[in-house]
Amino acid sequence: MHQRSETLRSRFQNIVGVTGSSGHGKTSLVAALRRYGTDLRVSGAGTDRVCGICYSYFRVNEREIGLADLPGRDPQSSVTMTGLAGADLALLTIAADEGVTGQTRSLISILDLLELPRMIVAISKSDLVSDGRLAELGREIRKELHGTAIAAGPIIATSAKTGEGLDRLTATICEFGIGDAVRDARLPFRLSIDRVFSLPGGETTVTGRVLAGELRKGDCVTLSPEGLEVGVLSIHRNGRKASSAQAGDRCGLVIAGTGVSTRTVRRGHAMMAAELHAPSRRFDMSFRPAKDADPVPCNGIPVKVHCQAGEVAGRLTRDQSTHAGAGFARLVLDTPIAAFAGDRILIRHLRDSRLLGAGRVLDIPSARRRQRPGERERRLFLLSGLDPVTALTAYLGDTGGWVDCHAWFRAHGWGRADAEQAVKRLNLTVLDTGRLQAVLHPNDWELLAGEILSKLDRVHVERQDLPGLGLEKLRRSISFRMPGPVFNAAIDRLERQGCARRHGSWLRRPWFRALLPAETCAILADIAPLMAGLDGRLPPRVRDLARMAGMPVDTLRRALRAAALRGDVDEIARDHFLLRATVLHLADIARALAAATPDGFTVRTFCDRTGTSRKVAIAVLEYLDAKEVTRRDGNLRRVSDR
Ligand SMILES: Nc1nc2c(ncn2[C@@H]2O[C@H](COP(=O)(O)OP(=O)(O)OP(=O)(O)O)[C@@H](O)[C@H]2O)c(=O)[nH]1
Ligand SMILES: [Mg+2]
Repeated sequence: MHQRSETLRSRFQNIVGVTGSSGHGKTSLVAALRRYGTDLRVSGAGTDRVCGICYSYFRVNEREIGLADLPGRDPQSSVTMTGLAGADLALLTIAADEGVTGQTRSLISILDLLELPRMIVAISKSDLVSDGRLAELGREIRKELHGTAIAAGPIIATSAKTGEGLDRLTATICEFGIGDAVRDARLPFRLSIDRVFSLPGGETTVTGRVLAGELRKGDCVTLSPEGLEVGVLSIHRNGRKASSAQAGDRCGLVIAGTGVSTRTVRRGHAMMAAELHAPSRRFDMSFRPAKDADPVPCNGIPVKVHCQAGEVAGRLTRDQSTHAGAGFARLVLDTPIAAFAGDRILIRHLRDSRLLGAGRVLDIPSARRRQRPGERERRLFLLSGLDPVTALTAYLGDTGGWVDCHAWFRAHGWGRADAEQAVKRLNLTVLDTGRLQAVLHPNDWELLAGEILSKLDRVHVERQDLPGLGLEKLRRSISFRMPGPVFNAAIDRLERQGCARRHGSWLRRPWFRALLPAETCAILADIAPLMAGLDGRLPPRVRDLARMAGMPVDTLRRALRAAALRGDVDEIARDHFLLRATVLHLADIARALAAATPDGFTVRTFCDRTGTSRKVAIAVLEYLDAKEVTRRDGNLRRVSDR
């Protein structure tokens, strides 16, 4: 799915969200723009509709422009949010005869909060008033915009009736490049769904904007948050069949898959490359309160959340502290959504829908991982100002901790391959647990390894009777906090480097042998000839061994367990001990058999080769499986891949 295409920039669609008070001439302006000028050509069927939003497309100066004509009735509705979430720039229409209305003010506060990178104000119906009134209205609008994020937007007087200002308006729209709603075309595919319907034949069809990557007809992608696998049967772009759609395109897709229907797929859902599918209920976001809104309390308040085309309920907890002027908040939603870092989020109060504030997703925290005080703020501060690669280096450098690299980059819409490449370029140390890849700064790895090894060295000097350090106790005592699987991966790395060796639940230096009490040594010396095996056969279980040696079973078992902790013998099955040298010899035989029979060898072959009974051979092979020397595959055994 991760495909690179160099030919995309020039054909990116610019989507313009046309909004404004009811009756302020939006639809007329859109119609005029589509007709206006010789360079303007309507392409394809021209329009599609999403819950009252009418999209129309045209091509001008080699650029494809989509106009989203938003209904003016209720500027606070989720329809307006849907239209603006998928837009690169907003076109706010204010009728010259009516001027700024209450609805216009609501829209200005929404646009201010959404921080759409670009906005144009079109004074519509300019033919209805004098030039003097137009100039005065221009000043009034500037005053209204003062202090907002969109204060610098151009104000253009237009008339759909006379065509005044339309050339300047078209040129200004074309000047503006693609907005930040759309990411890199080279990232894995992602699309936000804003409409779902079924065709007369019953096929499920969705429309939406490709936010990143590229989709081809026949591709298989994941529907998030449901996790359904869907196949793309056909792609429509601008009302025409197409073989692919790229980042920035609005398109219609006919999809199919098990469980896929107009009941399971909904507005606000997303389609994405399978590797990106990890919906979450928890998000950390930047937060800016709405102008003139009451202060948002710091305890969780019930909110309505608009993200992309979706709307969900949840709770917002604003951070008490602000870090260098940036405010943060934690969002916990009632149902998971597939949002990514950078996605705009608009927050309203759940009860009365009053606008509370907005921001962007910065991080998708793991529910399982607890962070130290201050760690989260640092992470959010870095993520709010830097790209994910730079932020990762800075974060690891600052906190001296570790990060799940796939989750970190996936939150930004990056795939596994790109994440791994970035980690390689940064030369970070990777601890791979199979489920996650923990990355840390190489200096921190040195510190961690040093701490573990010096603890081992100390215990070997102070407690020579102990087989080393208990792994769980060690994990809890080191200053570097890690969950079990990451710690295990760290120990694996130390073992691979030959600095430490595991023994059951103990860790020791490879050269260390614990001192055994004198009486244990005496018992082991007594049974040494029996342990070496009689007539080439393996030694029996503890009970028989004790009978043969004439000693109590419990005493012998205790002595053998102590020897096992030291690594002299292995307990291959309950109460069945073999010398380590014998186990190594049997492992060599298994490897040789596997090498001679590439399809795998049977228990029978192993019995014949070692002269053991079937029961003992099975116990030995199961022990070797557990130690990952061999791998069982039905009735056959091969050499383990690990
Ligand atoms: N004189 C004049 N009238 C206009 C102009 N543009 C729109 N109108 C009139 O204004 C009225 C409303 O125009 P629409 O384009 O439907 O307005 P709208 O903003 O789309 O309305 P809603 O979708 O209901 O919010 C219509 O009667 C238009 O004829 C213009 O440039 N000059
Ligand atoms: Mg209209």
